[in-house]
Amino acid sequence: MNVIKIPFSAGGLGKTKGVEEGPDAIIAATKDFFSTEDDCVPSFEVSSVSVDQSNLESTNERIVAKAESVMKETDGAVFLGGDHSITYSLVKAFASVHTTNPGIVIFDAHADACTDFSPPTHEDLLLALVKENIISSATIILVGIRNLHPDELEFLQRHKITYYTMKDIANEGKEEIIDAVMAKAKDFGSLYVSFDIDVLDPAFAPGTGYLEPGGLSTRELLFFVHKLRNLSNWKASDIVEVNPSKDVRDLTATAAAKLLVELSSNTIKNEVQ
Ligand SMILES: [Mn+2]
Repeated sequence: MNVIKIPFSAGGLGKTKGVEEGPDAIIAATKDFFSTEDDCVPSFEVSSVSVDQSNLESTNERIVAKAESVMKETDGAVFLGGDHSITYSLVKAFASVHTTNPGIVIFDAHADACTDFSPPTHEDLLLALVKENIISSATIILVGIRNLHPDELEFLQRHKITYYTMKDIANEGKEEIIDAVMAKAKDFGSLYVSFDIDVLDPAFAPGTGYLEPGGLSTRELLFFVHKLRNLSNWKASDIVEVNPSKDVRDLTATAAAKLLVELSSNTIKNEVQ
């Protein structure tokens, strides 16, 4: 599986210093996983995007160029951040390569649709994707939300964006929620999935910028991932906001590595089909 490191932290408004170490920490933590949970041997071809921490715009251009070339060549690539602002450029590339009804599922505690910054940061990337018509609001699904700013709530409601909160997941059950997510996502022409590691509860992923209590367990996230892997339109993914400088015994990097390993099984399955 193609894994592309994007060691960028400058899209985090100064609050994400340390996430540039995330990609290497995640890759390093994969070495103790001998197999995926369905007995595939994980194998990664790692490359990276060179970033300029002082220049968000030129870095965004480089991310788009690299992501477009990777996505044209192969399905199943996973991009490792870095702060969540990289998803703006990654989805831009995704939508330019997969032009027919592209859709995204974002696992995140947050909606990232707050203040309108230019260029987009990790606090407003969803706002930018919708405002710039890169992705239709009808093909966006958020999962794991649990701390919406009133402006974000208004934004989600105004654009009729589908989102499932942690409370929805707890009350309705993860089976109900994943069925609803898949019923919608299966009709996307192509699917991109973004994992902000803060969708996990801080007990499972303490090494990230914003600790939001009441999140998913690692097992629950893997449940969602194993189900989603059945969607053949899933083209690419990212894992972002892992911050080794805030981590505890590499828990967060290891959880992200486990996620990466399970995603690699998806690629193997697609290649066999
Ligand atoms: Mn987040």
